[in-house]
Amino acid sequence: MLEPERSEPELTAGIRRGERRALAKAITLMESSRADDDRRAAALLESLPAPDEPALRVAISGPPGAGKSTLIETLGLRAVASGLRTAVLTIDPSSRRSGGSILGDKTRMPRLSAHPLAFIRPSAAGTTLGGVGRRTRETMTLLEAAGYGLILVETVGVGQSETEVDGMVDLFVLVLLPNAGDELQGIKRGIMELAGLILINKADGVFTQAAELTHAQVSAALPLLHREKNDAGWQPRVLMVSALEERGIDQTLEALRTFQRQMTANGALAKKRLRQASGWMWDRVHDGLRQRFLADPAVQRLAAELEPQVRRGEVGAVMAAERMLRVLDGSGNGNHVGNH
Ligand SMILES: Nc1nc2c(ncn2[C@@H]2O[C@H](COP(=O)(O)OP(=O)(O)OP(=O)(O)O)[C@@H](O)[C@H]2O)c(=O)[nH]1
Ligand SMILES: [Mg+2]
Repeated sequence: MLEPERSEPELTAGIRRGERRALAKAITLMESSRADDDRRAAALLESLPAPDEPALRVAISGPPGAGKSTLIETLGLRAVASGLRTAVLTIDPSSRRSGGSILGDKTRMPRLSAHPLAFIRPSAAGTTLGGVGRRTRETMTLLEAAGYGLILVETVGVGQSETEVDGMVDLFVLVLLPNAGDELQGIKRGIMELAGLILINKADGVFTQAAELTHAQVSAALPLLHREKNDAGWQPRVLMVSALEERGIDQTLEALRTFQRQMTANGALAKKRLRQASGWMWDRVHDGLRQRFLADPAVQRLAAELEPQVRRGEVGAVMAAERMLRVLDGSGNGNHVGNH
C-alpha cells in the first residue's frame, strides 16, 4: 500500500490518461478530512482540464429495496455495451444499515465492476443519513475529467437528502416500487417535483399489474406538479421497467440521452450547473468552518469541559454552545481559530 505520494500534476496527468489508479487516488484525496489535503484537492480540481464533452450526471434515488442497485448495474451494462464509459458512486454500505443487516454484497455490482469501461466507487457517507457522500461533487468532477460520459449516483431516499442530491446532478431519477401508487400521497410532492424521470421498477411477474396501475397514477399526477424551478423545458417521463428481466432499460437509456441532448441544446443544463456552483461553494465553506472549528484545541478543551456539565444538567445547552462559539471571536480562551 505504501508508495510515495503523487503530486497534483502527476495525478492530473494520470487522470487525463484514464489511469484508474490515479483516479482512485485523487478521489481518496478529495475525501480526506485533513486540512492540508483540502488545499491539495482544491489545487488538483483547479488544474483539471475541461472535459471535451460534459458527462451526464444522474442521481438514482428511491426507497430502500426499490431495486436501485440492480437497475444501475443493468443500465450501466447496457451503457458500456454501447461504448459509453460509465461511473457509479454508491454510499459506503459500512456506514449505513437497513433493517439491521449490513448492505454489503448487493451494492457490489459484480458484472459491471468487471467491465473495462466502468468504474465503481463507494463513497463515504456524508453527514446526512442515507444522503450523498461528503465529496460527491468533487468526485463527479474528477470522473468527468477522466472521460466518463455517464455518472450514476445511487442514493437512498429518506425524505430530505433528495434536494441535496438534486443540487449536484443534471437529472434526478426516482425509482418507485410497483405498489407505490397506494402511497402516492405519502411520497412527498417536493420529491416528485424534482424527478425528471420516474421509473416504476419490478414491473414483472406478479407485480406487473400493480406496476401498470402505478404507472397510470403517477402519469396522471405529474401534470399537477409545479416544476418551473427544475429542468426548464423538460417534460418528465414515467417508465415501467424491470431491472431483473432487463425490460425498459433501452428506453431508460434513451430517455437519459434525450434529456442530455435537449437540455444541452436549450442551454438549461449549463445554467443549472452554474446555479449549483454557488451551493457547492457554500457547502465547502460550511464544511471547512465546521472542520476547522472542531480541530481547534481551544474548542476541544472547552468541549471536554462543558459537555459533561451539560449532561449533568449543571450548564444549559444554549449557554454552553454560546461559550464554545465565542472561541471564534478570539475571546474564548484567548486562542483564536486559525491561529495554528
Ligand atoms: N422482481 C424484481 N425484483 C427486483 C428487481 N430489481 C431488483 N429486485 C430485487 O429487489 C431487491 C432489492 O434490490 P436492490 O437493487 O438491492 O435495491 P436497492 O434499491 O438498491 O436497495 P437499497 O440500496 O438497500 O436501498 C433484490 O432482492 C433484487 O433482486 C426487478 O426488476 N424485479
Ligand atoms: Mg442499493
